[in-house]
Amino acid sequence: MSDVTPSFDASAASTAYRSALSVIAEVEPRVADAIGAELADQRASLKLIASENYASPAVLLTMGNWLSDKYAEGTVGHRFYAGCQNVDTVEALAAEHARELFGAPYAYVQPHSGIDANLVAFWAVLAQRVESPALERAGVRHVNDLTDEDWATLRHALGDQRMLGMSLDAGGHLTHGFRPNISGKMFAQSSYGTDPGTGLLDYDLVAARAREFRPLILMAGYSAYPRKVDFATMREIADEVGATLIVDMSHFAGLVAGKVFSGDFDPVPHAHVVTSTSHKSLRGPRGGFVLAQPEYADAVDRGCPMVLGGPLPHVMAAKAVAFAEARRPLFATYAQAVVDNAVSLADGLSRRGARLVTGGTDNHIVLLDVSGYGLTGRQAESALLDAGIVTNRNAIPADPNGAWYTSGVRLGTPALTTRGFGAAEFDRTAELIVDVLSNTTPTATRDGSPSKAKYVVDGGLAEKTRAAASELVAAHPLYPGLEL
Ligand code: DSN
Repeated sequence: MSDVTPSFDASAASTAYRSALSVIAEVEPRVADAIGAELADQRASLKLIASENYASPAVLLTMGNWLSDKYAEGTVGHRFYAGCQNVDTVEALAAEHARELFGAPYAYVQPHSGIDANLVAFWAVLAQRVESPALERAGVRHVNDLTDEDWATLRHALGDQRMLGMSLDAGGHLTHGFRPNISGKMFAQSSYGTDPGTGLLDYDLVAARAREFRPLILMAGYSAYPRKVDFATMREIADEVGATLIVDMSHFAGLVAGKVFSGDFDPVPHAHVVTSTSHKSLRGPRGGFVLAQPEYADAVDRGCPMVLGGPLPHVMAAKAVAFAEARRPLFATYAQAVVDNAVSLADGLSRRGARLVTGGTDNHIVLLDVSGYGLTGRQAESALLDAGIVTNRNAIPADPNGAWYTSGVRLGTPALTTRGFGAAEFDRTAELIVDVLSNTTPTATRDGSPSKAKYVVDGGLAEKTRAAASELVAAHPLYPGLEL
């Protein structure tokens, strides 16, 4: 695909996909058509969604097979079903590659998603730090021996447990203790934000909040913060207040794997537990995983059946393939290019007058404040989509438009970097974005006030930009040589 992507045999992949689609079409042709249409759509647009990427044909093909049909609750070598020898092979390989890739003492690759990985981590911390004393007091040896009455006591105890995470409008994630998510119901939550002037994390303020709130869990990690986080300092804060540090690295796992984030910025040596998805900057299959220090390993291993259903063996196999890809030197080149490209995109936008939250980036995310164009994030997202530029709206710190309409648009470079985009292409992308946003205006509602959702793009500009975006992506084909 590019000089930062593993090569593949296009003729073999074409044959594989054509055959697969023809078998699918015999049963439900509309599904086969949708799969084909998705490839065409992804090939045609400028994909800037920060959490998306393009997995390799090897990763994708690993998921479409009979490993999917096997039940395998338990762990490698200790299953509740017979005949799991091949699942054992792929799960052990995925865990081994994850340990080697991240330099982690222990890896658990069963979580189906990022939220599942976080739930496994939360229960592991509770099991280590809350359940055991409570169980001892109740004279119970194992969580499976708890009576209904014991559970009622534990639920009451859990209600007193606290989690401190980054606030949503500063770029934190819903699963870090916020009300619409189970984490916000399991834990009493409080959050730390960013400095109102710079938009940057202020570690003194995080420490002050932690001293005041005394959390059981200090969460670090983000889905819309465009800067590095100093995990060594976060660990010092956690240690000072007796908290367990969990880092959710879902967004930047690829940058950790590619050693762009190292030393104080690598979460693995500093956190007690690290959670992640495998499909964002890491470029694997959709799924999650957990890395842990040895003292949390046994509790993490109980993820299934505590909070997870049966593992997905075909996805664990694809994780093994993706982690193996990420262990190659090429992946480090890719990870560095992701960050270099984000800097190029941020510079291109700033030079053209755009306002960026924190003024720039040092990861894969650029957070654009669109209020200067008189738009909400929702209008900007829609206008850009009309122009063939796929982004997502996102709240910015202290957002006056709330989490639905928002005042921001989040941009990310992992996907287009996989396609081979470099500084020149991202600068041109910045030009297209600014052109569209500068020429989009909200339409009036019936009472004459500006709509937060409706907008109009100046005549012909959306079509013109779509053509320019097509030209840009055509020079960097997605899955070159793959023909359906
Ligand atoms: N949906 C992911 C993202 O877009 O960042 C986070 O859950």
